[in-house]
Amino acid sequence: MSTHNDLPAPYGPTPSPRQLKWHTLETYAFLHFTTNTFTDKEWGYGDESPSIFNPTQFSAKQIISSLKAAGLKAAILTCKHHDGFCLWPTKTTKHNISASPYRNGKGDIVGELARECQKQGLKFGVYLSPWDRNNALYGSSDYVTKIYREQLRELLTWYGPIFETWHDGANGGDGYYGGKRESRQIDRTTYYDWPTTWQLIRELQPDACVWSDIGWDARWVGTERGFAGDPCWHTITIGPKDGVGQMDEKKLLSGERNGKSWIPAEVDFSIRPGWFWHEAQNKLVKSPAQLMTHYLESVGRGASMLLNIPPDRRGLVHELDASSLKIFGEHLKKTFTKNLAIGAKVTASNTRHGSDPKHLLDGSRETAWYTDDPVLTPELTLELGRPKTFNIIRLREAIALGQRIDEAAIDIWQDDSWVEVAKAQSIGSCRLWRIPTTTTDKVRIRVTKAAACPALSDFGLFIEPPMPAWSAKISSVALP
Ligand code: FUL
Repeated sequence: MSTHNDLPAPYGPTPSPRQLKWHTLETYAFLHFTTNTFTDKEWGYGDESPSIFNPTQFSAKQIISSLKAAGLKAAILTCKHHDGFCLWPTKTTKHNISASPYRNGKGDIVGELARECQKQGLKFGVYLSPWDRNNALYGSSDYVTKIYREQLRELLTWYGPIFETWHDGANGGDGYYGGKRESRQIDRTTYYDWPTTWQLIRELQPDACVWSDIGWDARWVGTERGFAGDPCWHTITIGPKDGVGQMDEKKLLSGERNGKSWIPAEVDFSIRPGWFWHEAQNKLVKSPAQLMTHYLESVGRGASMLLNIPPDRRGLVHELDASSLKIFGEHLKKTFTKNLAIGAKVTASNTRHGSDPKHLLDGSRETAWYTDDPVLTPELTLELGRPKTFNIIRLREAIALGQRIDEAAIDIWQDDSWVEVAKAQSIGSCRLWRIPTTTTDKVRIRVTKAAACPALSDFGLFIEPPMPAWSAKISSVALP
């Protein structure tokens, strides 16, 4: 039985501790790098000679510093893409970095990047393509049990803490397959026996989030174009017909209100048109302004932003990508460093005993403000003390208690009345609204529909400065 000053009961599915940590990362990098970087391909056939893999200026330091400059909190490396070439000295196949000229066969790109991430305070994650166009065993159960799972075991035991493992649903058919050069089809629903593989991950790295179309911990957002749905619910129901590589993309994009599982969306997209580096795409690097829009349409809708930055043939983040990332990172910092709502006097139409609306402004996601159980549509007024000018608004739910709000709106006080400036359905871990620059001394948060008494942990008002000019034609930029 609940008493008056209890925390509200959780509503619906709630995030696990590992998911709660994952939600705080918000932006991290994908690194697509392998023999494709040298053959100018997106999908290698599997017959590439390891001798072509020779990034002569490879610098984990330069790569990770470039990510850090963008404020990215982690990196996920394509340890093995569909072509099967392993970027670490695996014992499972000879088709790996030891057979390349890189560091005279003594190299280990996974190890170098994992160590550099640790050094610079980023988390590290692994992408291991289930489809392997090089391996002779692909298509047999031995491939899954003796190759794929063993490769995972190496990655999850040799390189320190792993924050996320990435398992995609691409399974094309034709490939080299140990010299057979044929097409091999597998049954996506049964072949990989994903639950057994993911259980192995739980045993080896209990804190690692498992990513696939359907989770367990984070889901594909259903598009690679760099945005989440609006709304984008953290919950979704994975039905008996749902599986890796066979999901309804619209369902992934928006999730499902009152879905049975907490499986938040991750927005994967690339800073260039391709996932791998291609010289011809140097002019097509996304600008800091484009990255900012992607940020608002992914993180700002409660998803995480997985931004791919492919190292080039030298083994460096290209100067153009690095300069765009740096300007984007500086812009984010300038925008979000100062919360203009701090210091405001907050008055709530109802406050649960033991909680305090001040928690919205204390900079912590752990502390929250709640209403009494029956109060589903409260209002909060913030008196800012003097007129403040802002163009970004942020609201976060205390998601440890589930996604409780169905709809919320923000008003500003203007010419003696309230004017609605923002509205959304899903709030969840983060909702950002970019609005026309506005000046007011009073702001109101209205929860207009909720399934359980709201629990809010954060509110912010920010002024996004003009974005510095940037052009992909810049030809010489100092490397970080
Ligand atoms: C897909 C792959 O087929 C692409 O090459 C890329 O790695 C993307 C992130 O995932 O499944």
